[in-house]
Amino acid sequence: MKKLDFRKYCVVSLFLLVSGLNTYANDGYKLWLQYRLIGDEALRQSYQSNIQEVVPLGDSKTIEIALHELQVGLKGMLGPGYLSVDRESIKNSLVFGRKENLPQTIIGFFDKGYHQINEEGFIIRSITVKGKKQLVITGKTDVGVLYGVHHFLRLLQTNQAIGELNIVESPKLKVRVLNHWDNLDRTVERGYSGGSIWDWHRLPDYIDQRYIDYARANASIGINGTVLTNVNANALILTPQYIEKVKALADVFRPYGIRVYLTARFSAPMEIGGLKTADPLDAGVISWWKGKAARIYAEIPDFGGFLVKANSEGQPGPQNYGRNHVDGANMLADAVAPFGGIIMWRAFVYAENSSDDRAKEAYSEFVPYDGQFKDNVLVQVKNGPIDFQPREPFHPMFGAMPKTPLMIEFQITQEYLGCSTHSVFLSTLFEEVLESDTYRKGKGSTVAKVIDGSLSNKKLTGMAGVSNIGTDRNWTGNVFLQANWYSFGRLAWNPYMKSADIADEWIRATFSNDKAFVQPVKAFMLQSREATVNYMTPLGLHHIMAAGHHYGPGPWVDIFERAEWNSVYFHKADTLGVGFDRSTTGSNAVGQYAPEVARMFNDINTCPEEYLLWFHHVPWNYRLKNGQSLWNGMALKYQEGVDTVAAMVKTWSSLEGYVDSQRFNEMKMLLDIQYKEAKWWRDSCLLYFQRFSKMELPEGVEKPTRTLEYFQSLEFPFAPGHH
Ligand code: GCV
Repeated sequence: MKKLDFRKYCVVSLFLLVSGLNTYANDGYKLWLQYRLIGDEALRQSYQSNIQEVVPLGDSKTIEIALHELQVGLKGMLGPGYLSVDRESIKNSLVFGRKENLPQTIIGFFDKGYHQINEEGFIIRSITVKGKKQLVITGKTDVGVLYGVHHFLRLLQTNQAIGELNIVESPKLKVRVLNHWDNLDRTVERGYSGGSIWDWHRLPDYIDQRYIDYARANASIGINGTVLTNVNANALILTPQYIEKVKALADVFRPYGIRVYLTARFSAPMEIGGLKTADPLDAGVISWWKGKAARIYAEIPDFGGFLVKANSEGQPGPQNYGRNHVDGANMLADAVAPFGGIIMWRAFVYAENSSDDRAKEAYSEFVPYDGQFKDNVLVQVKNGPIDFQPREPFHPMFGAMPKTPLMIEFQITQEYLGCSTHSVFLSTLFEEVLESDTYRKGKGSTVAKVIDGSLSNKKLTGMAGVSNIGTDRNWTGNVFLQANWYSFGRLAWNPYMKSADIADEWIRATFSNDKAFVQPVKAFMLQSREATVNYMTPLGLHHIMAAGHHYGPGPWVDIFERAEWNSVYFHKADTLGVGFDRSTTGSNAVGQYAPEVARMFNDINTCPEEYLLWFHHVPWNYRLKNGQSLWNGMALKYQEGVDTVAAMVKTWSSLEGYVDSQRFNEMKMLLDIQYKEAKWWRDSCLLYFQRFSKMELPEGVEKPTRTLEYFQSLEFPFAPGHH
C-alpha cells in the first residue's frame, strides 16, 4: 500500500513538473543551467539506462564541483531518486576524472585522445569494459574534466543522443576573459543590469553565493579568466587592503578554472606608491611594479596579470613621460613574467589633438611597434576601429601585426545597442567579425585565424568580452541578454562556432526543447542584431547615439570640443549627402586594410552596402542596389528595423504557453520598450537627416508623430552606466 502511494506521488509530481512548469515563477537566476526535467519519457529512460551511477575519480575541489554539477543536472533532468555515486566500483556508469586518476583497465582507450587535447581539453567517450557500458569524461587536468562534464550535461539539455559518444575538444583560445568595467564604489561603467556583483566592502570575509554561481556559469561555457575592475582604473585595487579581497575571490574561482586579473592604473606608483613619477623607464618605477607583482603573487599564485588602458580618454600612460606603448607594456610584462603572468595592453587609443580620422589612430599608433612587445604581452584590439558600434568593419589591425599576439575585445554590455532593454543577440555581430577576411595572407585570412594564432603561429591567444553582468536577479537585466554572455563564452572557446548553433543550445538549455518554441525564437534572435542596425544606424552610419550616456538617438550632437565625440563628425550629413569619406579621396582609412580589402571598400560599387556610409560620403539621390535612392533606401531600412521588432513582439506574444510566466512577462515588457524605442530612433533620425536631404519620406515609412525639436529636447540625466 505504502509503495503504491509512493508511486502515485511520483507520477503526480512528475506530471506537475512537466505539464505545470509554465506556471512556475522563474527569475532567470539559473541562467542556462536550468536542468529542466526531460519531457520525452523514452529519451529520459534511455539517458537513465546509460547512466545508472556516477563515478568520480580524484578528490580535488574541482572534481567535487564536477560531481555536484552532475548530481544537480542529472537529478533535474532525469528525475530524482535513481542516481547513485560510487567511488569504488565501476559498473554501468559515468566515469569522470583526469588521466592520472583513470584505472589502468580503461586508460588505453584514450591514448590517441590525450595527444589531441591541450591542458584544458576533454574527451567524452562511450566504451565497453567487461560487458558493462561506460561513459568516460576525461582530460589532462581536472578543469578539463569539469569542462567535459558541462559539455556532457549540455548534450542532455539539448536532448542529444549519448549512446555512442566520441568527442574530443580543446579550447582554441588560451585567454578567455570577461572584462568587468566595475568600479570600487560598485557602479558599473556602461553597466545596465544593476550594480557591480563585487561587494568590496564585505569582502574578504563575506563570500556572496553569487561569486560561486558566477564561477560555475563561466566554467560551464569555458570562460577561464575575469578582469575584476574597470579599465578606467583606480589604483586602490593594488593596495594590500584590496589585494586581500581579490585573493578571496581568486580562491573561490580557482577550482572552476578561472584566474583573476586586475586593471593596472599606470600612475599607481605615484598615487599609492609615493613615487614622483610613473615613467616606465625609471628604475624606481620598475622596481615598484616588480615588488607589487611579487606581493600579489604571494597572495594569489595563479594571478593572471594586468589589463591596461593607457593614454586613452584621459587615462595616464607612458606617453605622459615621453615614452611609448612598448615601453609601458614591456615594463609591466617584465614585472609579471617571473610568475607566469601576462599583460593585456589595449589598443583603444585616439589622441586628444589629432586631426586625423579617429578610425585610423589605433592602427597608426600600434602597427609600427609590431614585433617589439615582450612575449607575455597581448595587444587587446576592439572588434572595430571606432567603438563597439552596432556594425563596424573589422579592425584593420587584425592581420597587420603578424609578429604580435592580438586578442580581440568585444562588448557584451550594450553601450551602443539599447542598453539592457533591447533584446539583441550579439553572437551574429561577433561571428561577422570573426569571419571577416583580412586577406593579410591571401584569401581566407580571417580574423578568427588571426586571433586563434593559426595565421601567424602564435601561442598566446585570447578573447575579451566587456561583461553585461550586474546585481539584477537575472544577472544581465534581461533574460535574453544572458545569451550574449553565453555566446561570448562559446565563441571564445571556439571562434568558428555558428550563431545559429549557439542560439539553439542556449534556447534549449534556458527555456525549452519544444520545436514549436525553439524555431521561432531562434529565428528572431538571429534577426535581432540586423534589426537594431536598421533602426539605429543603417547602411554604415555609426556613432549617432545621444551624448555621454549613449542612450537613444542623437545624430544632432555637436556640443563637444573634441570633434570625434560628436555625432556630426561621424555622419557628416550635408545637403549633398551623408557619410564619412574614408576612401582614397577622403581620410584613406581604407589604406589600412590589405589591398584586396582596401580596393573593395574604396570603390563605392563594390563596398558592401552595410558599410556604405562608413567609407563614403554618398549623394542623397545615389541609387542603391535595390534601385532606391539613398534617402528612400535609408528611410525604408529604418522602417524595416521597426517592423522586425514588431514581428519579434508578435512572435514572443504567441509563445506564452511555452515559458514560465515570469520570464515570459518580463520579456514581453522589454520587447514592448524596444519597439517603442525603435520608433523613436527611426523618427528622430529621419527627421534630422531630412533637414539635409530635403526629401519626402517614401511610401511605406510611417510618419513621425513628434517633431525633431521634441526629440532633441529629451534628456536622461540618470541614464544608467554613465559616469
Ligand atoms: C571604459 C568607450 C566608452 C567608455 C569606455 C571606453 C573604453 O569610449 O564610452 O565608457 O571606457 O570606450 O573602451 O575604454
